[in-house]
Amino acid sequence: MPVVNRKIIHLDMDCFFAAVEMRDQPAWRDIPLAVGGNTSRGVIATCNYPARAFGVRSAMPTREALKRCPQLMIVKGNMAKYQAVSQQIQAIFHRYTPIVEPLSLDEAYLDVTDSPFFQGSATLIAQDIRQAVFKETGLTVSAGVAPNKFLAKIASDERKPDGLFVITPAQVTDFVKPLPLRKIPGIGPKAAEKLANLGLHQCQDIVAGNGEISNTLLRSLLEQLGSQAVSLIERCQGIDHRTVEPYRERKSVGIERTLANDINTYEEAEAIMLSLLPQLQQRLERSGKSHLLNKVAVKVKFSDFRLTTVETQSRHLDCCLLNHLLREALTRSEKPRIRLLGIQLGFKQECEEQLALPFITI
Ligand code: TTP
Ligand code: MG
Repeated sequence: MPVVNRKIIHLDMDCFFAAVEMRDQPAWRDIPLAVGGNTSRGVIATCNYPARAFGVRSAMPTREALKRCPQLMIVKGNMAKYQAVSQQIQAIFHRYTPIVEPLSLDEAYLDVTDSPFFQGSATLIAQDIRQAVFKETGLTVSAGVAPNKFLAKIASDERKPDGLFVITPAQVTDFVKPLPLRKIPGIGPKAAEKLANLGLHQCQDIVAGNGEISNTLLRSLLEQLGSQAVSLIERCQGIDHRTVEPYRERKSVGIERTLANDINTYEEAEAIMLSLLPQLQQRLERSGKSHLLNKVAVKVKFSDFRLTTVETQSRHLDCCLLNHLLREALTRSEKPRIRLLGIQLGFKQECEEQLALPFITI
């Protein structure tokens, strides 16, 4: 059974891509700015708040955005930079709890129910995270604190930008009653329209004061929304049992090749192993963790299916080291006939890189 009073924080960076560009180019700070394609067929990824005042929105065709705001400055954006900032904020979140579920580059749920910080005050933890993010990245993040995921997500939007909004367990019922149904994550425009056609606009239109729902309404909801009706009713009662699912950090990347025909000379094995390197390099770069590399291993499977791995601590991937490991692996068989070769790279944990959290109690 879920814990009764959980403490969930939802964090969401404010106009993320645009905010990074404004930070790095102060001249853009106060003018309407969008990140996206600036050709006639382009689409806006996001825009800053001055641009939003003109009605510019994410996913809007650039042509439409320029109609609404002719002076709109549109920049192409730099995904590598956004990914780097994303890693920075995720590392900050992990200082407070290991239970962090990233939803996208700029958004995450944290379960701080058992956090020892700030005497367990999720509000103070959220405030401290917001300050740390601003101090270390120069960017603002909005936070929502609530007893469950969907309310925390809605809460983080309530005081955007640069805001914090808290829904305590005692406030849940009153908060939910007038909540527009389209604000519930998962209720898109189509579902909202179906509900509106049934005369349903707010949570209190679905559940009565006692939190119950009539059989007739239940039947119509099931008819219109199928199984989604069940979670909708729960949300209207302020209920969401979903747990925060921490992202399991990738601890290694590797590559291996099973050979069409067994080989038996060191030279052949070396050539094959080195041919795997470019693809492995690519995987290493894509993992975004090359700075955390701390282990290199060579794996060999012999024709009798015996598997051996030779590994060593190393912060670099280089041919000499690999050759050395391969030689060592081949000494483990008297007459080596090889059917599979692989290279494995291990990473140290991101948190080993992090500083300890300044521990303050108020
Ligand atoms: P969001 O968090 O949805 O938006 P945002 O951070 O720009 O603004 P807000 O202050 O309302 O949170 O998305 C995060 C980033 O994801 C956003 O900066 C750009 C990118 N994105 C797209 O590329 N396309 C889209 O349609 C959306 C919604 C976001
Ligand atoms: Mg955001």
